[in-house]
Amino acid sequence: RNFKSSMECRWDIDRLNAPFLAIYESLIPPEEEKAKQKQLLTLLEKLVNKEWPEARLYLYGSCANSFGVCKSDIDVCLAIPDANIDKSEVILKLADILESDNLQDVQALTRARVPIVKLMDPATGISCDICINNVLAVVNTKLLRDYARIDVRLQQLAFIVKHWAKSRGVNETYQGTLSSYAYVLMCIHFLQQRRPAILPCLQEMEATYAVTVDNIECAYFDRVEKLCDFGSHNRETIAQLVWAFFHYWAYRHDYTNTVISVRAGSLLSKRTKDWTRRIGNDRHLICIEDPFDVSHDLGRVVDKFSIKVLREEFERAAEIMQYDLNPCVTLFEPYVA
Ligand code: 3AT
Ligand code: MG
Repeated sequence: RNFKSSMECRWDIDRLNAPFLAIYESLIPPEEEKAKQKQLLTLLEKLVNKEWPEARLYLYGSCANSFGVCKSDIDVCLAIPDANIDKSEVILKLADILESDNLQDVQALTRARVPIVKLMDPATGISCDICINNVLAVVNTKLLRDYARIDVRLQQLAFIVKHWAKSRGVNETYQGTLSSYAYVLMCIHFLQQRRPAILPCLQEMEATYAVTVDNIECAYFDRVEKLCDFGSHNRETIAQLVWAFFHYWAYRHDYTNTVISVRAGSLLSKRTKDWTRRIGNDRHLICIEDPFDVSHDLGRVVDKFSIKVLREEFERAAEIMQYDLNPCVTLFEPYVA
């Protein structure tokens, strides 16, 4: 491990730039897809407002945070101002309304950690999850989108990492691996840590945007058009960054003692967060602090089996980036059990 952590990047790394950029470009959703999403949202707004005139719909997740690859499902939040509503009742009522308007595969999942209605719109072919009053997710979606506007290398790296994670089967929270949201935070943190830094820490800067959601104060600098030169002192290419990202998670990250924090723009110690012991089902084997809900470790889904799977996948990816003749193919080879 020590030998590997001082490993220098292969000499021909920049030969991989063009193929990685081609993969990134092939994953960007076409404009028609955005138009179809708008069309579905307009239909949903019309249906929802008949029942709840005060309610509003917001897109969140990858269809709104700039990290959506083509053919993604869309995530919608129904915001109802009334604080006393019973979410399960709303979910069931909503499912009824949608079903009678001929939307397909309507399912009300009232017992999930985040209760949702699932549906498929036959007109556009888009699948959609609707949650109720999950405003924090709408705000963290905006934070991710604002980071993406600072330096295009974030979007490039995150698309490649998400594509790798999906191909290798390590993007499944129900199996103890990480969510797409967690991978994007890992990419943001990683680019904040490069020297010179490629991304700033928006939450450490003067706040130009502030909202309070579920008693959590969410504030940060969101005039990101002023930061479009921020990363220009760092000339690292996408191939170098993909190499360094996997190298970091394979050999350099201190899983025992540290927490990655996009909010602080640095590593924190597990001890200061009191994330050193297992409490209930939270084991903290890989620690990723949520930027707003700082008591939330996005790594808490990871257990003692899946941490091994994850770390082996990071090591496999790092080895491929270092030695393989054709990393842009091998990296994404589907995992077969
Ligand atoms: P996909 O392209 O769908 O894989 P995504 O960004 O839409 O990526 P998810 O569907 O996993 O990611 O999650 C949708 C959004 O929900 C992303 C984020 O705004 C929010 N979210 C997901 N997981 C968490 C979490 N554990 N804590 C807080 N917010 C979360
Ligand atoms: Mg999604």
